[in-house]
Amino acid sequence: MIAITQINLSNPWIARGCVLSAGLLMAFLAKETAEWWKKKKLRREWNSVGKDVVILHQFIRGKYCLNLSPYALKVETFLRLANIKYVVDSDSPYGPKGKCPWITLNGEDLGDSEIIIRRLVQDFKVELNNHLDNRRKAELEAVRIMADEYVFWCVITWRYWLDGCVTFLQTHSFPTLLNPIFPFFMTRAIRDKAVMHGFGVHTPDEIYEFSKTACKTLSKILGKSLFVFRG
Ligand SMILES: N[C@@H](CCC(=O)N[C@@H](CS)C(=O)NCC(=O)O)C(=O)O
Repeated sequence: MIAITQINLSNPWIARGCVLSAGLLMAFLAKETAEWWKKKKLRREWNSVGKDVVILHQFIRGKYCLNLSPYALKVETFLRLANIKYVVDSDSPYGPKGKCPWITLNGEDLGDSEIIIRRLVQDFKVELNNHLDNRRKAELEAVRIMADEYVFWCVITWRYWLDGCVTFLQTHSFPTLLNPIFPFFMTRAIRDKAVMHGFGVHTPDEIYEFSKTACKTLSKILGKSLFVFRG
């Protein structure tokens, strides 16, 4: 209080500084309150979907495929195969681990596609792989790790960096206004992430070759089947 009364408001610069600070503080508080209300409203909606209905939080739909996030596509495909009821929310795509997708199930939030699927298998007693012996299950897990941890990097380095987001923007249903700005930020962000991961230190030609080999490998594993190791 003493400090406030000692501020010399007759100095125009101090007065302007005070007005600006108060304005910024009010804008910040307004933004925080709006976000808090939005979250509260969304949470109320999510709580009303009913017991054992999964809320799948993910990016908005692609134009030609359900979702351009491979992990979101993986979870949604699993939900369909396992006949689990779900609703989609695209307002809050980033979850408890700061990644997309995530789910809410009976009031609980879960992040990471693999953790989500393991939990759903357990809670809904899903038996999609029960026809496989232990060796086949282990091989399937190796294919999953290849897709999740390797092919993912092939896809995103090509999509956002080498291709400069061109194909991505043609296949995504983004507001057109974002089209010119998106590549500017995304190409750099993904290139930096890929370099930190290690995949991005390769030349574009090397990345392209690695990606082609990965696709051919997956294609040979699948053969003519739609599923790996169909029973
Ligand atoms: N291990 C996670 C990976 C999820 C992930 O990386 N999702 C991407 C979208 S495809 C994401 O949220 N990226 C935003 C970021 O990393 O900031 C999973 O399996 O769900």
